[in-house]
Amino acid sequence: MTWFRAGSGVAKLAIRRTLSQGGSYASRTRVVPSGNRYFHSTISKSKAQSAPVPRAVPLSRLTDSFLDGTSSVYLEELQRAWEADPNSVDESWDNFFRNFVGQAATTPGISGQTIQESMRLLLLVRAYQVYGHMKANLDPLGLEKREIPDDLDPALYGFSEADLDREFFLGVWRMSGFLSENRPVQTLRAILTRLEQAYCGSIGFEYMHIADREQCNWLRDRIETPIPMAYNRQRREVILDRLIWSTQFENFLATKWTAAKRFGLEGGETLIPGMKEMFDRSADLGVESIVIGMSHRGRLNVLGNVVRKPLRQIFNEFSGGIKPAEGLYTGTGDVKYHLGTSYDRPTRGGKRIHLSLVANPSHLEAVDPVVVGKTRAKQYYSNDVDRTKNMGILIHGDGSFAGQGVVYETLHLSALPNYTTGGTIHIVVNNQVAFTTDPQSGRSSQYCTDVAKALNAPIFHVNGDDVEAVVHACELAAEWRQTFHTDVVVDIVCYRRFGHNEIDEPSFTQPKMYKVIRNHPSALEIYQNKLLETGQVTKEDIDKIHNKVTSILNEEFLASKDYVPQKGDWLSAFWSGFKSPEQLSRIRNTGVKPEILKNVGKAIATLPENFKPHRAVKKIFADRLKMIETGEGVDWAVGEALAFATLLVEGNHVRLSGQDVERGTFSHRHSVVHDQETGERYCPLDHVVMNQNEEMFTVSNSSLSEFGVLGFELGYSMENPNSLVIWEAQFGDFANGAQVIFDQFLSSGEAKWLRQIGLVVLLPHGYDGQGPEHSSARLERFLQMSDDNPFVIPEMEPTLRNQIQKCNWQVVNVTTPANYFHVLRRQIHREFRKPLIVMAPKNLLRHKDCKSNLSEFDDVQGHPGFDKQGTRFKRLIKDQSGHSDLEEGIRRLVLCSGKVYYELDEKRKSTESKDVAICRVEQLCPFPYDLIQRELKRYPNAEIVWCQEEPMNMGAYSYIAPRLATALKAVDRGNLDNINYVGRGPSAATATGFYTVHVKEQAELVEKAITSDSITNPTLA
Ligand SMILES: Cc1ncc(C[n+]2csc(CCOP(=O)(O)OP(=O)(O)O)c2C)c(N)n1
Ligand SMILES: [Mg+2]
Repeated sequence: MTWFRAGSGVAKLAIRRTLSQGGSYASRTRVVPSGNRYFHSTISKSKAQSAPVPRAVPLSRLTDSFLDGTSSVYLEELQRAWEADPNSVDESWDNFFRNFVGQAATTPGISGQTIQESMRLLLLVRAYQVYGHMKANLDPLGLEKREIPDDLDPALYGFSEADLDREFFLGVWRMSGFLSENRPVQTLRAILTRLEQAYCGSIGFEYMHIADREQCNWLRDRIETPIPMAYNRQRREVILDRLIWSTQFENFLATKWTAAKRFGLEGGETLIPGMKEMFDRSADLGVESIVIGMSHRGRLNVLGNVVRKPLRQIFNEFSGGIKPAEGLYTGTGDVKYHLGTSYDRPTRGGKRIHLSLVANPSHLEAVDPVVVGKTRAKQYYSNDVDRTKNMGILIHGDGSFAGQGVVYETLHLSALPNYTTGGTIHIVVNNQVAFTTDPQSGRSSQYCTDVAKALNAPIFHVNGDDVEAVVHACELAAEWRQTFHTDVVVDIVCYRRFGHNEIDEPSFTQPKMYKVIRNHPSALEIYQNKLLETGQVTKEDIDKIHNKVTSILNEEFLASKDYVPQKGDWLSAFWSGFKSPEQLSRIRNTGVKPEILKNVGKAIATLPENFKPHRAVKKIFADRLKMIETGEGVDWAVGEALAFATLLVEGNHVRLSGQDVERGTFSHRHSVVHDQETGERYCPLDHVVMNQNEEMFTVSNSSLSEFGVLGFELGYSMENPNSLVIWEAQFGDFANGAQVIFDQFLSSGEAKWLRQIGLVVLLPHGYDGQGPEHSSARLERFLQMSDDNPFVIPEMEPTLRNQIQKCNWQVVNVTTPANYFHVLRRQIHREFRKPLIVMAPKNLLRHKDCKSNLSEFDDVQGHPGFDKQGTRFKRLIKDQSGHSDLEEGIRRLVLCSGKVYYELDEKRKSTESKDVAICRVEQLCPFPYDLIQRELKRYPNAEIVWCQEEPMNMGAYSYIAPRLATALKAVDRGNLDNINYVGRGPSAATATGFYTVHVKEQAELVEKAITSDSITNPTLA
């Protein structure tokens, strides 16, 4: 193999040089199919004359420029060595000399074949394997102007038409496919015919970029096998039936709802038979569950015909829109082409396969990582260790596949050990237009699928008018995925018969294309004619299927009128028993028995005996053990590890992913320790339960992606509620690279799609003078997206409270390790799930005062944290000065959130400002009205200050102000005018880049909050 590659490179260059001297032959035109199809019309003429006439030439007298001096000497030497001892040369050369040189003179068929011809022939074969797709008949409209590379022109290799019926010896190869067959002698015509059939028909195969030889051979075998797509009559009827369903579905919707937007599949109807055959094949090969992600195009068709959402339900939604079900929580709902569903579907092979189509927003491709994450979680929960039972399928548009960065981010997760799903199948519905934009304006690459080449994924481009080719490519993709467990792409080149949607006029912008489309027969018409021509199917057979489909569609339409929406199906599978926002959920304690804390505490603080960690890490672990043993000074990392460990002990799955999370960006976590001599890794949290499954606790550094990885973890968290899934941003501000996931999925997913999500997001936040980009996690944005009404205090009585259930998510800024422990555990110890956004600390990770005692983690009555309800997360931490229920002497109540508390407390101590109380609002959203009111009552004479370190237009201020005012009003303590602001002034950037300015600002705001006599309320200023 090596010699061939090197040799071919040299040879190719030499050929180019030789032939280019023969004058210009650069004009490239498509091959005229009739007559001689191999030679480019303009090249064959001019080069037929200039090409060297092949003659038998002994190696020693080779003068052809194809072989430079060095090469011919090399060959001669090889030949001499082989003559002396055939075993002294590589086996391939042995074959070569044995079969060719040794017998050439005596074999009559291969008259006069020269060495250079042999080599050129191989180059030609190789060129077809590499570039054949560029000559394939892919565009149903025939509009695409593609340059056929010279490499596919036999004339480039010195062959002329006169050579077509000469027989050539191809050799015996260890390569698979065409060259491996036991037919070493073939005419050039036969060779070219085979190459054209294999590589230039309705499927263009791109696979030679794949480095793995076994994979290439596997594909080559399948591609070069003659007539691989011969379907028998029975299969053809199934394919026809499926194509009729696909086509009629759109026609039916078009006639019944002429003006409704449905983003029809017309022009790409072969997607449906393709997908169905792909699923059937996958099921045959062991797949039991498929998670599907797709955007608008053809979604309803896929929902109805592939996933089998009841047609009556689809039609009902068309007739009146989706109606909220009486008496049930229905959220805001979403447009019909965004909704997901799931179904158990029988397959052609008699198996059943579970299909789930994930709900998605309008944002193209945003669902990709979500699907992959969900698939991975399914694999975990079904113990699918070789990843062959659960598979993800993504359907893309040509414009979005090439244009959206999240496509690449998702592809790039595919081989990462903690993110792989054993291969996603990608199907591109390539209708050669994106809304009004032509591919020339929409991408820089030749194909819309080129992004997948970075992965070594095979790409099958297929003419969407040839349904059998589509089916074949889809089946091949399924086989590939189950064999090699990596991604694969099927690019269905089709067209869009109408506008972007049904009320859009496409001729404004693509007049020529649409002129052609108007007269272009549908894929169904083409297939019907083909089948009629073969005589395998009669007109009556076809009519029968049409009539059956029409009558079912009509029946379903009639039934749709009385269709009553079913109860939201969000309680399915693992989620059964979980409460909707309307149902009251029990609040549970999150404290843990002291002996469990001690036991798991030791496990997470101990390294194996012979393990040699870094010196500093050794000390960290020694300190951790001390914290557990003494029960004092538990720091942030240990608090977190205790939360993970106790959840694991309780049987939950814990997964933490993000950039550099294993060590922790701020070097505090050290959840994976590296032996400094052997490089071996040890993860203490993998050893808290007997015989713990390695994946039960997963901590994983991710690729450098926010959108992709957060989307993945979101999808992962959706599968099973008994898992604590966490994504941590490197710094909180980087989370805005994943904004679509926050806006479209996390904050609004439950309202739109009735799917609960328990994902936790850790966003390091806090002003330490690190400049505009590393200070703020943009707390204000998360708060602004919170849907609790600022002017209404909900029911706060503990036994009736469902404030959190009714809110879209929780936003916290926690200040003690114990409270962090409880907020993480609370995620699991409740009967519903809500996303949790944590403004995570940076300098508190090592702050001398940011410590908790182990007694704050336990469930022992009388221990700190244990109140009449037990030990729980504290939504608000009251002043720690031992104040009684009524403190009339306090002149100021400072409310704050996050690490600024420690600075305020320090200042209060140093200035002995005993008349100031400081309360920490640990949970900002939903707002703890009950606890705020309790504190307002405790300090009846105190002026109210909201202190934050963020600029006024950022941080929590604008969220807090109206809610605090509502609370003030409710206890008759004033209104908005009574909320005094202390913090930075409004600013465009989140923070100053000048460290000295930061220090000054920080000192000023802390001083002002604690010691100033009076503070001007901004609303009064
Ligand atoms: C992220 C994003 N940007 C822009 C849009 C608006 N938009 C909706 S469909 C579309 C064209 C999509 O083209 P393509 O991916 O080729 O799919 P097609 O509609 O042709 O099937 C655009 C730009 C969107 N939905 N999402
Ligand atoms: Mg398109």
